[in-house]
Amino acid sequence: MIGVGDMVLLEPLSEDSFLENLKKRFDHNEIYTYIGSVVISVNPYRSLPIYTPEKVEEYRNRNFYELSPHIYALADEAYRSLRDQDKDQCILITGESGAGKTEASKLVMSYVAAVCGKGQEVNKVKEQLLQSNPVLEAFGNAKTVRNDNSSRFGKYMDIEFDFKGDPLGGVISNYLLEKSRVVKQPRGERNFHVFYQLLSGASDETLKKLKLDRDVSKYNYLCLDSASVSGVDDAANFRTVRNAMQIVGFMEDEVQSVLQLVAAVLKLGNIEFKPESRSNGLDESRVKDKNDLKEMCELLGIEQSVLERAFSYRTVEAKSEKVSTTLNVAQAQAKTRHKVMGVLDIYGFEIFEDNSFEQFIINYCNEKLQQIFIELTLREEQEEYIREGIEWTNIEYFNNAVICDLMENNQNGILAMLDEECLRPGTVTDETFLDKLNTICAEHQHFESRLSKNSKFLTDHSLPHNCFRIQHYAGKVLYRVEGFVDKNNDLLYRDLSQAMYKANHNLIKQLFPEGSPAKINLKRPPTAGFQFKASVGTLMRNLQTKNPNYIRCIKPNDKKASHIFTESLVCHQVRYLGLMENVRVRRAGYAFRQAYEACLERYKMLCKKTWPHWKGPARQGVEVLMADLKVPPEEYSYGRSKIFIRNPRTLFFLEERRRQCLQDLAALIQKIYRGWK
Ligand code: AOV
Ligand code: MG
Repeated sequence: MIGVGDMVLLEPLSEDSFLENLKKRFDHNEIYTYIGSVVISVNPYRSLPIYTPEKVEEYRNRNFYELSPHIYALADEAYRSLRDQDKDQCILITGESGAGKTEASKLVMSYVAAVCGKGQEVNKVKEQLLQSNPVLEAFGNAKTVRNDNSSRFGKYMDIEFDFKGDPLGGVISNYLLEKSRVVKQPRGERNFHVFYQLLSGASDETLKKLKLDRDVSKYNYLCLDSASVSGVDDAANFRTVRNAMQIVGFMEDEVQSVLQLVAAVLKLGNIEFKPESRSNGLDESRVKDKNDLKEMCELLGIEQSVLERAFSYRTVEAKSEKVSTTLNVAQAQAKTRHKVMGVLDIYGFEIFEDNSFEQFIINYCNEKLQQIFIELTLREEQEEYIREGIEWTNIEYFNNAVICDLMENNQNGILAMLDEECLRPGTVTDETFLDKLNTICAEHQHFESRLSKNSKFLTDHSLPHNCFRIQHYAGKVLYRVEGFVDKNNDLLYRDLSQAMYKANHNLIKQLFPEGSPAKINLKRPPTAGFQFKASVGTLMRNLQTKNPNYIRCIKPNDKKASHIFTESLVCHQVRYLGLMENVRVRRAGYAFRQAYEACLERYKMLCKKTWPHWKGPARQGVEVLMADLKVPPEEYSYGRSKIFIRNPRTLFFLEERRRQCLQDLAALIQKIYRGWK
């Protein structure tokens, strides 16, 4: 074992020893380390030979602590508790952008797929679950400065299993896609992968049908300075995505519809407008060059005059509706209760130079997840102590509930203020919104702005005038208010949705249901922020009903490079993820605990009275064992089903004795064997 596999056993425990241990293990390709049952994963930024079918076999049906730390051990534990103990599970993966969350979620899914039931039908379900990833990533991931394959949406997948533990199907929920990326990307970043994949991977014939040119530079929506990403083969990925769409269940004509839509978006980006004076003296916008418009209309089966009219009355960005993909298999409708494993992979905490509404939403989601981690870890630990009848010592933990409250409080949280502005009659601008924040949030300890009107403190005149700053659990983020109101409103002018609804194209029609004449009197839809808050709330409640399994991802450097471990960067993450506190909670009083049966099984060879068979109850066997080994009684406590060991040294002592014993045994066997020959 390189270093210490479980941080709980680190001796002495300090931030330095914690970091040193992580680094040592990382340098030896040991990217996984435990804190009790939590898995820490440090992104290696290169493929390691640790995900082979042989590895899967190695970890299958083994106890968590038996082998060196691995994400497979967590996946195995979660799957077995689900199958054998009928406990719904959820896998919570956190960490900042580029830390390895999405890769981790795929590793968990592929492990579970590899070990759960077999058979034609079951295999088909597994394939569909796994192949949903390339499809979702094509449309929802993009290159950012932090990550070449950054998730721009949150994803939660419930995988349903029958009583035998065979997968039945899955349900995927998506959370707020960063759709503004379609029309504009920050410098050095790309649009969603699918656009580049289509242009470089589709056949000449397909492109001709879609009226597209292979040349990326022909499209306004595809930025030029970073059209290709090193190490990424867009053309090959296009074939993967096409194939995956088929496996997931898209019919060929549906695939064509989707591609037509992608092509139409590119055309839309090229349409330019010019002002035209009207007889009443007002300017009206007119489409400059009509060829792109014509081709777009042909692709979507819309009458050109209808769309042109809609454009001329108001010029707006194209905004699509939220699409949620549901992958449902026929058997998933069966009546019996299903066991569920939920896998959560969201966009990681982000600090860019320029942070807008999207970052605010992403970081809010991360705050909530951090909160659930804190709550559940503390609660779980306390509950175990109570269950086992062991006295609990309280541990100080930084609780980010205050920051969540600043963002989401129904009366005076930032999201509520934003909604209030958006719904208020009169002139509403990003500045009036900021004014409101300055008046209302000014006294909050995690809020900073230039002009805190009510407050004599936390006013920072070095801040730009159109910004506010939040002290998040993971660092300070400066948000620029420009676009907040518009993005939260998320309104699409009715003439446009109506024009789209008139398209002779099934997919488009479905995407703009509000354009239907039957819905003409609908009230305005809830704001983007409101919807997000509500769906995150539902998600958090859902997660709390399940047994949590945590993967905490760490990004070792800012260069997307292998072999580099930047200590200051890792240290920052270790701090804000609360990993030291996590270890302390686990060690509060007792560093290590093990069920009597498992403990007896592992150490019974150390005592003549318990070896080879102990006939009585396991607890009594352990008592005999501890007494025989002369472990000082203050070093351990007997819980109801487990022994609690105070100091890691005691465990090392037991392990060392066991190793000696095995060595002696091996030598003995060898001697006998030689004697035989
Ligand atoms: P993220 O999901 O946490 O970021 P990813 O899972 O996309 O991060 O990981 C970023 C990149 O790191 C991947 O594309 C891989 O190249 C590499 N990587 C991550 N984990 C591993 C691993 N176990 N083995 C090898 N390479 C790995 V974000 O979605 O931006 O929040 O929003
Ligand atoms: Mg991701």
